[in-house]
Amino acid sequence: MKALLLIDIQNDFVPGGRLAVPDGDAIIPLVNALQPLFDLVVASQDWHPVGHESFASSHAGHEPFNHIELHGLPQTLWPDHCVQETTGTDLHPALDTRRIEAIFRKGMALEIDSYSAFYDNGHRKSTGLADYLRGRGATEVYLVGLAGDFCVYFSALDAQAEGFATHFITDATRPISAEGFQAALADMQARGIQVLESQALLVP
Ligand code: VGL
Ligand code: ZN
Repeated sequence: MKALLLIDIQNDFVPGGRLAVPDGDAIIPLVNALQPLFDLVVASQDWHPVGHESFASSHAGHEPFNHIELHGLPQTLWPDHCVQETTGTDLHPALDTRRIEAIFRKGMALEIDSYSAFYDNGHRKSTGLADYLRGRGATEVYLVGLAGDFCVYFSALDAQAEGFATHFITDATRPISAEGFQAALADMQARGIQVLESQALLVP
């Protein structure tokens, strides 16, 4: 059974948002067209408290996109984004939400970031998504959303590690960095994650 994971399709990750992914909103019509092809649709939502330690504003003397070590883990510092109960956290208004059966939130612990929808960046705490998917009978996971070189990529790695046949739909995502995205695609292919275009699904 095939599940589609909609990763972080939130206002702050599209142009005009606080951590805008270039052209991020361009994926939404395609994501909406893909949804009916799946047995199960699940979404994730980046959901940070005020003062989250992934924010550059939490570290005096640092700026967004600086790299630091945060409690033993490498951390890119971000502009404040997806702050709980702001409109930036909302799923994008053009996203068809009617088939989304569950939404998994992540990034709530102040001291650790969480790119993957399955685990925090230290793999310390699970969101429960893998057990949810197994409980629903999912064996295959397809990933779309934002950003392709961060949360979609790390979610794909964890999906595969959890034993799901994992597929990454390249034209239903956009990256923060083009170079980072090329490296992510190469890494996924090397690990046996299927990297495909939506056309392979939409035109049988
Ligand atoms: C994301 C950076 C920080 C993402 C979330 O959704 O890709 N990237 N928080
Ligand atoms: Zn975040």
